Amino acid sequence: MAVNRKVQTLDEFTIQQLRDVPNATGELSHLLRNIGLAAKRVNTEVNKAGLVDILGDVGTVNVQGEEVKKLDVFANEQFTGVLSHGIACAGIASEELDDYVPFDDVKSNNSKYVCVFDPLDGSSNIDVNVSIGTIFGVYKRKTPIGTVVTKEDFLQAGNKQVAAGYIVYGSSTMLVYATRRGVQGFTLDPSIGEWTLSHPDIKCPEKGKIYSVNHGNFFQYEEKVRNYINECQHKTKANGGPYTQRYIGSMVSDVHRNLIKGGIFMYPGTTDKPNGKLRLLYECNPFAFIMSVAGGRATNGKTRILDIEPTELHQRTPLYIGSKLMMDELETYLNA
Ligand code: AHM
Ligand code: MG
Repeated sequence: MAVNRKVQTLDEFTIQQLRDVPNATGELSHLLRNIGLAAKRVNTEVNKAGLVDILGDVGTVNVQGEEVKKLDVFANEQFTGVLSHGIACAGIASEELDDYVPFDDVKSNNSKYVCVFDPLDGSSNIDVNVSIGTIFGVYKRKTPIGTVVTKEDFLQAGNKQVAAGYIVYGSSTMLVYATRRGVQGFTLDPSIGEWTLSHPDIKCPEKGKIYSVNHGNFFQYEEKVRNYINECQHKTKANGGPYTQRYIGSMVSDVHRNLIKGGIFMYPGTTDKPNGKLRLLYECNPFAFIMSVAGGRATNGKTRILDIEPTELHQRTPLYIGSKLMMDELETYLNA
């Protein structure tokens, strides 16, 4: 079968972009390539998830003599391993790990970037064949090149990200990443194992009809949030409605859909968890960056997500993210 040369691969695209940036070192392209590689490996395992009972239970040794690992542990090892062997990443922080990991060797210490990621988000959906994803953010380190990275390299506000992205393991597998220059979406062509540019220069529609929130928590949300949800439910044609409620429970899939179609995604604080559930570094900042480059916005209800100065690697924050005009409308309720 002839390969369709009309489509650009991830490597071709990033090399072409490099040509437009004088003095670029290619380190970021290298890092994205490594993330794409780890994601392909994770994708293969995700596709086999339904076979886990046949291939062996978690913690046992399978017929190939390999230990069967939980998928989120496997994904974490893939991203950490690939990035530590590359030449562009000086260390990582992962939702799966208590602390950040410096890659203490000469080539890593000479790298200028650090990476934060949630290796497999939406893990409660793995067993039931529902889309899950990986989320990542990339920062320029603050400590001098040539030294071992420290915690301050990871505790940076989201507006310092140089790139962020996600992979959605869905009906097809997509890698979407943003730099300040734009948001690009690549679909994995399984027949050739290449990420191919399928969604160039993604822009989030200014307005959409989808709102995404866990309604089960409704009575735990503060009144202003409940009032906005009521507004979403009562929209008529005359005032831009009716809205549709969509909530998968996999943030990557929920926000990806809303990014493409227009919509708003909310994970507010609850009486039990005033800061909500989602993590600032691994989940909210990368999506806030992507959404803002695509023309949308993200807030915790008071402050722009990207302006929050993190104090802890695993800190949580309420999140409201989506189409610009829907965010404006939400804020009239939150500021009431
Ligand atoms: P996880 O990191 O444990 O997978 O949890 C994060 C996920 C998000 O993908 C999703 O938006 C949210 O949890 C759903 O939570 P809930 O079931 O409370 O609505
Ligand atoms: Mg997560």
